Amino acid sequence: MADYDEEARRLVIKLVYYGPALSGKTTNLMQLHEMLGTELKGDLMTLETQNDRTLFFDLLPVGFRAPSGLMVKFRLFTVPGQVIHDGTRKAVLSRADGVAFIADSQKNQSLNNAESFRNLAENAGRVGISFEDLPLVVQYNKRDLPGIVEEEEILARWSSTKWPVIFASAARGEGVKETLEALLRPVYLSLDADFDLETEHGLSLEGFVGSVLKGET
Ligand SMILES: Nc1nc2c(ncn2[C@@H]2O[C@H](COP(=O)(O)OP(=O)(O)OP(=O)(O)O)[C@@H](O)[C@H]2O)c(=O)[nH]1
Ligand SMILES: [Mg+2]
Repeated sequence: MADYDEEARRLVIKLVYYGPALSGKTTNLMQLHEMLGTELKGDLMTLETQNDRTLFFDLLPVGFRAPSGLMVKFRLFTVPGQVIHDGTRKAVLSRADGVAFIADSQKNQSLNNAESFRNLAENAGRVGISFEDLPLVVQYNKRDLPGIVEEEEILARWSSTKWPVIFASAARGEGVKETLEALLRPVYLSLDADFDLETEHGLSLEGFVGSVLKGET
């Protein structure tokens, strides 16, 4: 649930990049740090890594001011994918306003993807998030590698769900902004319902998405 401080005229939105170990969650945030030209953009904080493995989490803060003057701040987090760090994953997921699930497209990672997605649903329940209502997008990363599951098969697998599926090569910066955009849309809709972004703050869906995804100038 976003943190709305009426006095400070500030809305803080938490987005979480979730998924199995080494699927490319940190890489997504590193690319966004390079690509985004959002009005406010902080440093990418990468905490406690060991051989590329996130031990705690990464955090990228971005933000912009709405026409009403409301400061809209985002905190983009990654969870550590390794199975042992479940306590940290749960803590990072707590109060999330939206989740980008980063799956690894390689065939031999299918089981890890499935287990991590189950873990996401389970942890959402544990921290009091209604998984049904949670804005969620699924990214299939590492499309540049050989031995990947075909697009048609992936789309068929997710077709019965309401979640958008985005294909990406995060290491090349492909599909990274598209994934964030696909997540920002349902996030806006749920926040607008709670905080009247459009009527109270002059902030439309396109204004919201465009202000975050503005290119580097
Ligand atoms: N070939 C290829 N490699 C990628 C891609 N995205 C990420 N990688 C590589 O995969 C490895 C793991 O990426 P990370 O972003 O650290 O993965 P993570 O999901 O944060 O991993 P944990 O922190 O352990 O959960 C790194 O060596 C990346 O360079 C991609 O699109 N293609
Ligand atoms: Mg990581």
